[in-house]
Amino acid sequence: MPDAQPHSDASPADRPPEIAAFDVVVVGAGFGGLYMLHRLRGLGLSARVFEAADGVGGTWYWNRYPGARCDVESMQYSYSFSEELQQEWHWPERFSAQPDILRYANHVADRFDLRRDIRFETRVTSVAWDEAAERWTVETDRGDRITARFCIMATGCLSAARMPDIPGLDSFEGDTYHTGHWPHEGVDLAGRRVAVIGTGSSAIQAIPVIAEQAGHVTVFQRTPNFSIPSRNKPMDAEYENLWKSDYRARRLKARTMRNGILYHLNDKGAMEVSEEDRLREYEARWEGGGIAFMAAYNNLALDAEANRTAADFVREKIRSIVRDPAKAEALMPRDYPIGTKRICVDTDYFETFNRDNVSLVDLRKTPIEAIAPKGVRTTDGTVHEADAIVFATGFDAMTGALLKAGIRGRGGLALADKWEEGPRSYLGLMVAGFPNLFTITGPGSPSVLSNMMVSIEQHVDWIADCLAYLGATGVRTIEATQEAEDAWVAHGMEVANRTLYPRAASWYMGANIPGKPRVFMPYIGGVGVYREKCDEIAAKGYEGFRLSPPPATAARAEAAE
Ligand code: N01
Repeated sequence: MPDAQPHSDASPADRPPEIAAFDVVVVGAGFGGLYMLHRLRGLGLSARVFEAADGVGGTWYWNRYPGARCDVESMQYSYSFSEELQQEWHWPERFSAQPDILRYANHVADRFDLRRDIRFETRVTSVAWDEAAERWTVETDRGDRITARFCIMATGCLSAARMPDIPGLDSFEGDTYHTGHWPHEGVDLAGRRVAVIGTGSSAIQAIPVIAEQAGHVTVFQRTPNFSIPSRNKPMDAEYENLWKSDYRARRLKARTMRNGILYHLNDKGAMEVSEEDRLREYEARWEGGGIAFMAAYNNLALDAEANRTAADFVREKIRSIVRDPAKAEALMPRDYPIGTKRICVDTDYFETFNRDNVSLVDLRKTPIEAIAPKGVRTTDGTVHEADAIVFATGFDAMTGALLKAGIRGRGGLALADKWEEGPRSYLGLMVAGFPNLFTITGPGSPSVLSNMMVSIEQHVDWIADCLAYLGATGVRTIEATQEAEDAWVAHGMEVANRTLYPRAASWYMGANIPGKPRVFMPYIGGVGVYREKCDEIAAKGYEGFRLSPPPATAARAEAAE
């Protein structure tokens, strides 16, 4: 029997605190939380979803900066769980812009009537395991106090936006913005002097669009990034129909791919072919656009020499696009292998540096010293004047949002303490010491190295199947064993160390946050391999998890009743 479900209206801003019991609490109403709620309903479980924003969409709710767009193709960056939905929905562009993806998230919420179980504008402040009751107690900043057998964190990997600690920020006389918290009403930057700090994926998308409006844009670059043109275009009707004609088969195939994206992965190594062939292949991929560039050869993430050929190609492209040789040189990444910081995808990023109203400050030569009342001061004493500063400075990735929720497991153990030296989990799904708590696309799973939609659906389905199994076998708690967690963490590190990824000071490694442990956080073994592993573990009665009472005992007890 599901626990009581007191009321079902969408939350008004002034709703009274809710004190209630549910089967499941879900934290977050992005794509993970929405689909999780849908599956929980299908299992007949009662659920309460908490969402800090006033709407659904998660990352696509918050990241409304100019130019925000997905770099996984629209036909693949969408749910596959409903054939009707995927057949009926039409994406207007090859790569979807943020407003279209948000529109889709809202459509899904309405279509599956999800809003009535979501409490918006409500931030979870504490998630504590009650040992005696074998339930989670979840508290919010609106005074809600919910107990639930299960808690599912659908808080996203890139949701805790990060403002760098630069002195003098409060003294700035102009406006400041973070790409991850862009004002909903939009920002009129027309004719203004805009400083953009950061040159990651967000900045690389935003800068060309801002430059078209602003009077002047000054880009503050600490680390140059590799970026591939998107070649975005209106959706081609024939291409859309081709996908829809065998959508299901294509989705199934994508799930077996390394990163959950169906594209042509060359099965050859870069050094197996002549230089001429290699350049032809890179050129074709550059012209084709998007992250498929990194699939030009099967060893670009593994072999330094192979990787250098791809990096050299992109550096040459930068040289050929950017007319000012000094700017071109400054924009060329040289101190990490291509792809080991998240590859960027752009529309006219490098071309934008040919505009008269765009200048580049190389922070490796003159770091930022402080924010001054009139702009950004670098160590050479120059104040780069600005009316607005855009912080495109990224996120406390993968662990930030989880740690902010105040999770405490067995014996009051804080997740923050358990993860003091970096995140540890079993499969990125559960953490030893935290029974009945699941993380959707948590650290230790392919997550950010994959098509998030594919990884979200896989996790949600796995969790839903697990809950169904526990229900059917009378098991009250499931928890990762310490041994299974240790082995998974060791395996994850071993696989990562076989690649070039740990060579970059990236947010994958926690390197963007001062003091954050340097641990490669996502699982890089591949989406297909990972899925098989998860399925195998479930098929073996959840190997590596402690089930209490054990299913056989539970079944016997049930039979005796
Ligand atoms: O954040 P980032 P992002 N002074 O961390 C710089 C996804 N995403 O929001 O590299 C000066 O990548 C920092 O410099 P450095 C995607 O997974 C996807 O751009 O640390 N600079 C860096 O240049 C992506 O990877 C899409 O030296 C400072 C930048 O700020 C992830 O989100 C679109 C600084 C931060 O880059 C995050 O991307 C957008 C300081 N104190 C995002 N602190 C698509 O699907 C930081 N920086 C296309």
